Amino acid sequence: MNKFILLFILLGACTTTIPADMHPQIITPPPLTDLQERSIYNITKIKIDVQQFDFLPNEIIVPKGEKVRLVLTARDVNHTFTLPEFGIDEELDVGEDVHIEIWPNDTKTYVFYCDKPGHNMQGKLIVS
Ligand SMILES: [Cu+2]
Repeated sequence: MNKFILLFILLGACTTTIPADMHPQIITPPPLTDLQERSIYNITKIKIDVQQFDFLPNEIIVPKGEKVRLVLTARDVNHTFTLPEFGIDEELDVGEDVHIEIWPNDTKTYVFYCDKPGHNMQGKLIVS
């Protein structure tokens, strides 16, 4: 008998609607700083500006086995960030940050480039 009472109470609790003003508030935490993000997620963030006709910086050196988040921003016209060895070919629309995460595990130098016709922009990702 007690089980039926408990079940009845639980069902009642499940079907009770919560008044709108009693809903829990969703609190968005402030964005993490680069240093916090690195210490929590072990990700190195590298910002790259992209403009005619170069990547700034155009040489990135990262330690092998380290997670890297590239934040690319096209400054003047649309570009791409193409890094075939990682299967990356991202369109970069002007003014929008594009986040790309890579986790290079081979000591190697990779070439990345923009594949827009006539741009002839490239850079190096050096994994040491
Ligand atoms: Cu370009």
